[in-house]
Amino acid sequence: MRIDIITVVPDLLKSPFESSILKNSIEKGIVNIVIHNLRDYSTNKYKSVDDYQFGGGAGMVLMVEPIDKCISKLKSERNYDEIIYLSPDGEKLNQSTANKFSLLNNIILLCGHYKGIDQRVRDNIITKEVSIGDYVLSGGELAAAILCDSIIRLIPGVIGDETSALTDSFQDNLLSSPIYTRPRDYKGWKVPDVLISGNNNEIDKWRMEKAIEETKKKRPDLN
Ligand code: 6GU
Repeated sequence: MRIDIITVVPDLLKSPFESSILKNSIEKGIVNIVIHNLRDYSTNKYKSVDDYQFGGGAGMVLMVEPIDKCISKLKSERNYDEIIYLSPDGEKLNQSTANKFSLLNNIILLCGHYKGIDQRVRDNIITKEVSIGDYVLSGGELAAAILCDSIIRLIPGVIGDETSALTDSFQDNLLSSPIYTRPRDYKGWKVPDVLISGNNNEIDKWRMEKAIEETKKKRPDLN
């Protein structure tokens, strides 16, 4: 999978891809992340990419031309399945969307900044708008990193234990059951006996019951 990310703050997108699972997915050649600095597509000598709003109002707006130039160049090189604008008024990201995106080959992520982007980009270039929740971030970069993480970990070969991503919370609209590791007894805080019983049927049954119980208790909206 190839993910092109367009931003005015490329530095913000460095570290998420330099550690752990995302780093490994790139090193294994499963994912190719290409970050583009929108300023490189500026059409004026000041390298600016934003301007004041028509009609007045606070905040600068990313201009249509640099964005169009950058995306047109990318589209001339390969086909893209989706061109996604990260925005708090987009469709809220959930596990089902992440699953669908993880099946795509090439996507572009456009990060907004300042007040936002010229509406004509959204009307004519963008194919999907995604939000990561009902709160406002300073820009789309951190949201883009979160979207990438949620997608990439689902691609086969990225996570060592293939079943691991499939047993995550939310994969069947259930939260995970509680998990434990050594020691069995810490200060009298004990690991449930069933997990040490060696009886896999009982363990599976217990985990399912706990997952249902946790979901009802913490996220009754999920079912
Ligand atoms: Cl995708 N962008 C920004 N700027 N704020 C957000 C968001 C995205 N999702 C939630 N808040």
